[in-house]
Amino acid sequence: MLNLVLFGPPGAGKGTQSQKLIEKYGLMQLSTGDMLRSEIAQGTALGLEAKKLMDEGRLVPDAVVIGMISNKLDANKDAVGFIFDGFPRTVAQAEALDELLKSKNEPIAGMIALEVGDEELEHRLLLRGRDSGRADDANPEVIRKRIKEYNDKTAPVADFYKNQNKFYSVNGIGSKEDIFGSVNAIIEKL
Ligand code: B4P
Repeated sequence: MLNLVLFGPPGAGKGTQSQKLIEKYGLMQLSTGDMLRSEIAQGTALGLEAKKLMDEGRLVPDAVVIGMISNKLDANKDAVGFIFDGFPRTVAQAEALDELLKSKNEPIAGMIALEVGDEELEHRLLLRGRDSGRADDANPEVIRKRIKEYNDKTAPVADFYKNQNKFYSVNGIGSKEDIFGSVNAIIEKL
């Protein structure tokens, strides 16, 4: 089994690179962002609560996303491995993930961090907002708030994996294929 964390600020390319990893390795993507958007689309109570926070560029409470991940792990016991995309986003989430995987004896093999500067992130998200209509991508103020949340609450998660010698950094600027080449080179060494 191969369990990976794909890490990086909003718009760094996590979702994009996850798709390529699914195609190449048959890993199962667990994207908390996609799960939350699905709850919103279904109009559930959880979705309604999440929408308010996401539209403001804020993180959804840890207990909510940890619960969603725990359910997915239980429901997919036969998966060949998981790509955690957009999770963990806080140190508390990283600690909870370690506990969940400990009980399965399948720890995280590595965290791959996509490095992209703030200006490029803003540019990419505004472009996607124009094409997809995603509310949290449409407004420059919300995008800046998401980047700030990332710097305040999510960036420290990198140290959590650095301390376990599981941290790998990749330049997230360039063609999607070239970036996948760098991601792949790391995975082949894991
Ligand atoms: P996510 O859905 O995880 O949103 P994201 O970080 O914006 O997505 P991603 O980084 O995957 O985007 P991608 O680069 O693929 O989260 C949304 C919200 O949900 C959060 O703000 C938060 O409120 C909530 N949430 C989610 N998980 C949570 C958690 N664990 N805890 C608490 N709250 C949580 O794509 C960006 C764009 O760039 C695309 O248009 C893509 O085509 C483009 N792109 C990708 N690679 C490129 C490249 N190399 N060059 C040029 N463009 C590129």
